[in-house]
Amino acid sequence: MTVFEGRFTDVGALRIAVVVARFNDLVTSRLLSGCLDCLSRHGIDTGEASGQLDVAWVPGSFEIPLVAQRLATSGRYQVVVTLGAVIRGDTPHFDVVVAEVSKGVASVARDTGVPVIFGVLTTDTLQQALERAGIKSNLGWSYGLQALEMGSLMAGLPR
Ligand code: INI
Repeated sequence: MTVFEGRFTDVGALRIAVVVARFNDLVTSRLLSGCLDCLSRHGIDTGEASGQLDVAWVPGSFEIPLVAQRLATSGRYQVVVTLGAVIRGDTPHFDVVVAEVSKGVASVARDTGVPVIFGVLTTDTLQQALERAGIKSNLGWSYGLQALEMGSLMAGLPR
């Protein structure tokens, strides 16, 4: 029996792309900080000159799947992390954006075979989003861990 598991350390030359939305950047920039902190503490070079990690900013969460797809098909990255914050307002826009980004991210992963971490917060209020982006915990950190786990797991699975 073979047990396949991802790793959180010794991930070697894993190359990671992060797509982050500017909309609600009070929240998303904190998610990004948490994610980069996690990756750097687990041995990923997150410096400006890094060849191991790239960050792409998009206007809003709706645009995340398109850019994630481009990065995933580039052949350069073993895992893509997506970061966004969709906060419910008084209009149906929330539901449209959430539906598109969630389905889009899942499709990119399945269509390309590159794992794409779904780090888009969907909350009723800004307060709830901030609580998940550093005030209480920072889910950006968890998304970083999930990227390491999925990137190394996929690299070890049979082709
Ligand atoms: N984008 C978000 O990332 N979060 C939101 O809460 C949001 N709301 O509520 O409108 C949002 N809208 C912008 C959208 O993602 C696109 O950038 C825009 O429609 C242009 O295509």
